[in-house]
Amino acid sequence: MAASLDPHDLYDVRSLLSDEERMVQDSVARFTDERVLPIIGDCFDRGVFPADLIPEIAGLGLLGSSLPTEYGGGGMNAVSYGLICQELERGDSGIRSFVSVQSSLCMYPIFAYGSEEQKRRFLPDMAAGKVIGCFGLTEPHGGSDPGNMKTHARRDGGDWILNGAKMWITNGGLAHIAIVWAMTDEGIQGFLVERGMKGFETRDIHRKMSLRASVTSELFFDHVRVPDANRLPGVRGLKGPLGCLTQARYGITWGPIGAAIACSSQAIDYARERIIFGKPIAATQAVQLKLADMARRITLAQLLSLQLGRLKDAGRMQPTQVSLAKWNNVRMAIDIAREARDILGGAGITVEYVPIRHALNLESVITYEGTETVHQLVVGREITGINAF
Ligand code: TGC
Ligand code: FAD
Repeated sequence: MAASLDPHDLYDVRSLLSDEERMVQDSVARFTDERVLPIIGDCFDRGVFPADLIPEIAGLGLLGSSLPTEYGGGGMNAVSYGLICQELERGDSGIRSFVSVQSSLCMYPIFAYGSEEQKRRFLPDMAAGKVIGCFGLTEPHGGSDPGNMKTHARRDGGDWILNGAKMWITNGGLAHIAIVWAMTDEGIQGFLVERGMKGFETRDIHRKMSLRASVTSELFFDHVRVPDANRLPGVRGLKGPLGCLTQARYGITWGPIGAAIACSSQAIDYARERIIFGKPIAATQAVQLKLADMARRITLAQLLSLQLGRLKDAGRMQPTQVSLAKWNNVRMAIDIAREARDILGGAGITVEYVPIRHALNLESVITYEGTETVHQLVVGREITGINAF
């Protein structure tokens, strides 16, 4: 009989990785197993982000992992970044969110659009986890259409005066700096707003039922005076923030694979042991069908993200391809988390088991970084040539 297959890697996708990529995956997997999984159910329950893990996350080189080493980055390729996201989200979407925001939404724009002085001033400390960033694009009146931005900045001598508000901002309450996108007379521009600047306040959002082990905040700007040296000089227009989103969304195509593996793994173990009507529920056709379908969908998502990563590393990845994978992979994971929750019966509603936590977290993941509908419409626009937004 042939050797049995890995139930979470039926197509041996791991054999398509380089030694270095496998090493990155293994070291982050160890961190998740040893440091995240023992505490995360409790953090979720209490609604607390485990900030004491930040130095270890930084020590593993997970902040700015794809940026060049001269700025403190890890110099890793896109597939490695994807594997980092996958293994972190196997622990919790909130931990992956923390890393996505710091790496793709804060360090990336400083690297891609910042001045040399900004890069030297901020990036090494951000890679070390000493300076935490947040990314302010969404506003209270509607996030899907960020071009309709009310936050604005006007020139005042050598400075800018910033007014407005941002909503649903990951890491907001933790952040030392906020990358804030604002409308100006010269189009949308990005500003590095530092905590302590007069008129800049943050307020954490509570009573969340999702991403409870993550900080989500509102940002307020009341005549904040920002020096021109804190403006990102390298980009103007909506393509600035959307270019950052492409980086983060790419990582998010991988993350939910980890969440799905965590849920299906627990569902398989539970179904083999749970005896109902005199036999394990895994021995029923209905439950096997569900488990087989999970394996099928995880396998497809793994192949999709790996090919996307190879395209990104070859400099050929297109935003529409990212939209298709974000839509497919988050939908795959949320369906699997809900199905796994069902297989666990009543036990599935407690945080003693992982599916309910992942299912609730994925309610945010399917909404942020572009809702599922937004990504479907991006793909629709690509294949019809008609903008339906
Ligand atoms: P549109 O006319 O399509 O584009 C305007 C300009 O931007 C360029 N562009 C992109 N560039 C890079 N990457 C992309 N994905 C891009 N999409 C568009 C485009 O070429 C154009 O450039 P130019 O030079 O011609 O000016 O813009 P639109 O107004 O029609 O909007 C399109 C739409 C709806 C897809 C866009 O607004 C959108 O993606 N909306 C969703 C907003 C969103 O995703 N917000 C996320 C906020 S951040 C967040 O959620 C973080 S959660 C983090 C965590 O905790 O992990
Ligand atoms: P809306 O834009 O009001 O959408 C409401 C509904 O309308 C959705 O179902 C949407 O799909 C649908 N819809 C919109 N337009 C159309 C259309 N043309 N056709 C059909 N349906 C449509 N933002 C940041 O800037 N930075 C962050 O760090 C950040 N972190 C977040 C963390 C969490 C936990 C959450 C929940 C959100 C976060 N966001 C962040 C905000 C997130 O990006 C937005 O919630 C998201 O873009 C959707 O915006 P909205 O909530 O205003 O919904």
